[in-house]
Amino acid sequence: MASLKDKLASQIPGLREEIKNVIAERGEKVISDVTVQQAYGGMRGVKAMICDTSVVDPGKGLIIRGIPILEGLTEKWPEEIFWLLLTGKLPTEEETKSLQEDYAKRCEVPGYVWDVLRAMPKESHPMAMLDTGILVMEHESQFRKRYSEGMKKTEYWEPALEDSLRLLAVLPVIAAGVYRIRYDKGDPIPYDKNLDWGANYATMLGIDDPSGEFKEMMRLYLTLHCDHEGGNVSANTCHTVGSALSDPFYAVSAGLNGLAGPLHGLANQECLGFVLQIEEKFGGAPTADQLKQFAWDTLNAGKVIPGYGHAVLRCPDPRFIAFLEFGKKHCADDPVFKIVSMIFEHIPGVLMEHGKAKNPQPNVDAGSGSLLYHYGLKEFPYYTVLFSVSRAMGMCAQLILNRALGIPITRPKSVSTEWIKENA
Ligand code: CMX
Repeated sequence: MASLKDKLASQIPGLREEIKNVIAERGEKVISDVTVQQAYGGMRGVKAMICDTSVVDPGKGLIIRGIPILEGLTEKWPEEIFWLLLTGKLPTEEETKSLQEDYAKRCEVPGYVWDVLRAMPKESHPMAMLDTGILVMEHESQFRKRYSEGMKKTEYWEPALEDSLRLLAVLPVIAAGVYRIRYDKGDPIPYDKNLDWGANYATMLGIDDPSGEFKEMMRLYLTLHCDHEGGNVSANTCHTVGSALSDPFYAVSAGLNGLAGPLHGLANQECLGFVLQIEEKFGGAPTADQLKQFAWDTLNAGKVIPGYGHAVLRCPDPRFIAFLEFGKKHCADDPVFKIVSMIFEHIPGVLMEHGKAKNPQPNVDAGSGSLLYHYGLKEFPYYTVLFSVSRAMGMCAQLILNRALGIPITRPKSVSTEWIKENA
């Protein structure tokens, strides 16, 4: 049975050749200019890095290896998506099985992880717990060990893959354990080697799921959040930290620390808070006028509408649409889900009239919380942890490819305001 490692080993020489030729033939071509505004403005729109795992098209959203997310990928399991991110091809049934076996072999979480997490202050944020859980396992890194033994550059990708498989195998276990420890749900539940990755995570959370719908939703959730090209805060941070040859435990936990910011992954906890505030204020679903007024009050108070707007997208996020479709199929009458649908109907108009957000449409975070809430996962500070388990796939895939292709240390040039005044 072909493993992911075998598959990559067969592809990497060709990829190296391709990049070498691209640089030889087009190395001097200009692909982006940078204005003063962009230099002060978070480098928005500057094309200055490469990411082959996925592309975010402003008008179409997430495209993974050439396949738009709504064109068949929402029915795939997350492990199939990880294979696709890394190799550019969807796996066969056998290949999916071999990846599941790779995870099953590496899923044991050492006892000291639980000891450390239990010793953290009771009010710790679940994201701080998740990132700590990853970092305390860093001493296991094969990458760091092999590097200190003097491994060759061409071999970097192998221990990067090994560390990534270890990380992806334990991540849902640690993440579910964080939930159970942080919210007094009982001891962590072990990984079931007979279940797929998404169903395992759902099961280890300990949420009652007689219909199997929560498992189905988790697979979708983990698939939809897997990657969003290379420039977003978490991917870019992981890329930069990894470029210093810090191992995947360091690089992924650094990326996830970025995901914990309210303008990035933490927005999903804020979104549900926003929806519940509306439900509480109006004792259920508001009228359209009440909702619009609530949005104006939020904006006039100088706050953002969570779950709306995006740095790259200029359309409703197809990942939001996928969640909306799932909700319509499985919980159309849920009062919180109904408010999410109403917000989608009325808030883009308010944001357009407000005139600031370049994209008045929902992003992925606008809908996911209402589904989690519906299935009984009600502790919304936990939601970014779910996002993290999924996004680690994209971060690991990018990192492994970067080590395989010998991408060097990130080091853009900064300039001072004085320099701008004299030269721009
Ligand atoms: N509500 C109110 N104002 C908004 C807004 C929103 N949802 N989205 C953007 N704006 C405002 C910005 O704050 C900015 O205002 P200032 O000029 O006063 O600074 C202005 O519109 C222009 O911003 P933009 O260029 O459209 O958006 P950015 O690329 O700067 O930021 C994002 C993108 C996502 C941070 C922003 O839209 C936002 O804060 N949205 C709400 C939070 C959110 O949903 N984040 C999750 C994003 C998904 C993810 O990365 O995980």
